[in-house]
Amino acid sequence: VSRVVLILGDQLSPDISSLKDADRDTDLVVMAEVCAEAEYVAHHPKKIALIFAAMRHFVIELRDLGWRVAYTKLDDPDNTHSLYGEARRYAQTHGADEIVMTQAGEWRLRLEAEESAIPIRQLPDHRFIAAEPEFALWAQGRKALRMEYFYRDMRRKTGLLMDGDAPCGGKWNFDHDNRKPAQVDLFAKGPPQFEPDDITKDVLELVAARFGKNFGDLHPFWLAVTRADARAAQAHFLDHHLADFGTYQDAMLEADKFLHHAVLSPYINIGLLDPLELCREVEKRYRAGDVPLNSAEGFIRQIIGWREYVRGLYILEGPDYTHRNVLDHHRPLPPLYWGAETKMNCMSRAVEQTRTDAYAHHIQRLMVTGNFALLAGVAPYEVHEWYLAVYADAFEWVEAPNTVGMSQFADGGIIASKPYISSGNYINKMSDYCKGCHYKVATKTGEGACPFNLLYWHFLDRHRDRFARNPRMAQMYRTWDRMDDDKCATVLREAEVVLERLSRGAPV
Ligand code: FAD
Ligand code: DLZ
Ligand code: SF4
Repeated sequence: VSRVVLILGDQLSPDISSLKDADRDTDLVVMAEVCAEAEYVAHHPKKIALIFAAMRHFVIELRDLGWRVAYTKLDDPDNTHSLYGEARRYAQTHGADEIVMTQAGEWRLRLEAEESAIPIRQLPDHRFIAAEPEFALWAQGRKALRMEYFYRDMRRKTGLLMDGDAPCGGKWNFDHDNRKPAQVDLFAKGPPQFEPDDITKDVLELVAARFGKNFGDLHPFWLAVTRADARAAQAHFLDHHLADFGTYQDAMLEADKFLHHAVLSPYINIGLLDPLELCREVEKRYRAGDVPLNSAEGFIRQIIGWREYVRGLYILEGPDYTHRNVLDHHRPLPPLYWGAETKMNCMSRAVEQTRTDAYAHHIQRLMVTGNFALLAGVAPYEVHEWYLAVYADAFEWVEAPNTVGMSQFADGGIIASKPYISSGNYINKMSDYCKGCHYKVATKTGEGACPFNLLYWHFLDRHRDRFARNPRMAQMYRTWDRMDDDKCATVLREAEVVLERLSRGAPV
């Protein structure tokens, strides 16, 4: 063997750069289930099972394609329990003098690779549309790195939804059509559920035995773990949900966890689906007249816009990003995030479906669980670790900018131009959670006041110095300043009571 090609658990793409560069006759592909990866946070059992099962199925795919693959299972007695440890072990036993890999998505593994005793050659990950230097060039010299401008460049680069030099429909962004609240008749089919085969059943046993105590339900396990099934999930989304994706993107409904969301991020992020190919399929449906432009554009923007943009920023901002904390928030993450009692229906619903399905859609993450953590002043690093642990699609390069930047404003406004905070009113407008809640969303103070209402003003008041001059927040401060002093004092006092309950670990 001349080289070891190391493939990580989120690099399950047969045309990944490391394999393109390799030779089937002389190189050995190495994949490994290791504690270092399975334990850097207490991942949701569904997430670990997804990755292990998809890795084991990918080995079969690679062998069918003629690759020699060495695979370490978690309980293999020779397992060194780190990815580079395993790459080195096989390099030594097979006499390889070089390790090649597609660069890891996250800093932790990139930095470790540089310290390896056997040199590791790292190749760029071409599964992204914008190469890292391309993003850096785009960012250079710009005062504000707004997603919208980057996104337009990606539209031009890919030609997606372009009529010559102009965007289809004459506008780049149709978001103003995408704010419809949930309606009870909105019930959607949800994502397809797949039966575990024998390979997956073995993984489920292993995960139950080793990680059964982690937060999250392993069963029923319904995720796709093969490329064919992931493609079936993609087709299902295109056929049944894409048309309504845009319109109801921000809606939340108690009885429907998925609405018209794709639930494809786990498959895209581990390499079972190709993001650009998916976008080309979406465009085809639009051009064929099957789906409206606001949905097609909205979806494509999430992938070639947001997904690429957060990845570019994560790399650009460097390894310390997850530790940013400009708002100086230090509260430990309240136990309700791990399923402890709460009387807030919106929080309890979002956490519950996170537990059962390792999934919550964007508005639940941003405007329910993220919003509450920000209003309550939770330490952003703890919030980051929670999101990284509990979602099946969570990898640091995409999770951290969304959490630390977009949701917690801990990077000081690189990603978000203002903090994503709201009182209960927004949640009530976009969902049906408030109807079944112990709290009253219309009550601002006193008995039954919604904690979001109290903490919202507390946040604005305690961060006045930073935000009062932000033009996008001026209206909020004007409203606060118009309230009479007694009312303000009552709001702040009652918010303190909520915060004090959180500090004591008492249910809120
Ligand atoms: P849809 O709503 O159907 O969107 C379609 C696709 O667009 C997604 O599959 C995803 O690939 C992409 N996408 C949409 N929004 C974003 C975004 N903001 N950033 C990057 N890609 C996006 N997404 C992850 O993939 N992994 C994470 O760990 C993650 N953590 C998040 C943490 C917080 C606090 C927030 C607010 C958002 C996070 N997101 C993350 C973004 C987004 O919530 C998920 O991508 C989305 O909910 C996945 O579900 P879906 O496939 O049904 O998405
Ligand atoms: C998330 C994860 C887990 C739980 N386990 C493994 C593993 O055992 N082996 C592996 O190769 N990858 C795993 N992963 C995914 C890696 O953590 C992921 O590749 C890095 O986060 C790099 O982005
Ligand atoms: Fe959430 Fe407040 Fe509505 Fe209850 S009343 S569901 S706490 S927003």
